[in-house]
Amino acid sequence: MNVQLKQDCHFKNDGTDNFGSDVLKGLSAHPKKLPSKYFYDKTGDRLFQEIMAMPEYYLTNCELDIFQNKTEELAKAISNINESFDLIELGAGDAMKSSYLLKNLVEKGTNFTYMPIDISGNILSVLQENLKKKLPELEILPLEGEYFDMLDKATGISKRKKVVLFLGGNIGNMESEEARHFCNEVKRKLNAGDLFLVGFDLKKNPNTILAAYNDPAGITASFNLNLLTRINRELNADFKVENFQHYQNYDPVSGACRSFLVSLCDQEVHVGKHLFYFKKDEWIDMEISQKFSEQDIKKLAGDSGFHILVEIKDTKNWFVDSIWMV
Ligand code: AVI
Repeated sequence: MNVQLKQDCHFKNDGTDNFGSDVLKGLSAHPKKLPSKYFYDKTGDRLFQEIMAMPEYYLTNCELDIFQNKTEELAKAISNINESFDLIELGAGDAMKSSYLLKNLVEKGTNFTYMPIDISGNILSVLQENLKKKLPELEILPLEGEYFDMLDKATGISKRKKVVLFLGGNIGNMESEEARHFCNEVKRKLNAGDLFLVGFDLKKNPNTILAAYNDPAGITASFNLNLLTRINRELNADFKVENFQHYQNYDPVSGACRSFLVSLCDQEVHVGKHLFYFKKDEWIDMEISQKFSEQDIKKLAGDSGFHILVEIKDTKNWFVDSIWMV
């Protein structure tokens, strides 16, 4: 697997997937819904890579700006020269952003172990090899598996302070209840004084947000439609992809940026032995990319048992890495 392609989307495959039953359940719901975590097959990985390279898609560059240019602030917030700790990254991928922080900590002689968690052992071996070359003094302990199982493993390995990273704005791809549950689960694995650093895409000019998800080249549309192709291939289905149209919308009040696929005609679709009817203009709810205000972040932190320690924003103030303490 190409490690580059994994950057920023690795949380999707958390090892608890049940593609067939999730698709059947989603298509039986009203309105119909498909889980966006299944966007990332080989083609989906490539399309997401193309999305990140689009001039309209600002998220990746904003968080990279924080890790490249506010490295010292990040390092100060998470570490203390007298205290050793474990730095755990959920869905580390190629650690493109976090490697700036790792370099800073290693150069200062900080006593820490980097524990990247990923579902793909292949990704982790390539990452370990690359980091060994770039930062030979870095202590690295890769953990292959599902996030919460691996967090349990990490807490079993050492009783040191834990700092958990969850980057990329991936928290936005969860519905609000799911996000609360996720943060709560992280909190349950941690102890008083441990830290959780979460990347949030902030509410901003609605046109800027909509443009990032409604590109004129249609890459985001292909990214959504590719899930139908994947269902055809893997679940013996017969979606006619040309009979569906991508629709994106952003609600500045709630901060929900949602994508849909709209049926262009009355049609029937088989998924294995199951038959689904689509009326003309009926939509499938595909993905949420939630945008947050500072209040929203404070509420999520509080509701899941954390308090905010420091917030570090990019130069445009479009994205924040919010550092929470148990
Ligand atoms: C992976 N995730 C943070 C992306 C986002 O911005 O919600 C996925 C994406 N969907 C369409 N464009 C990008």
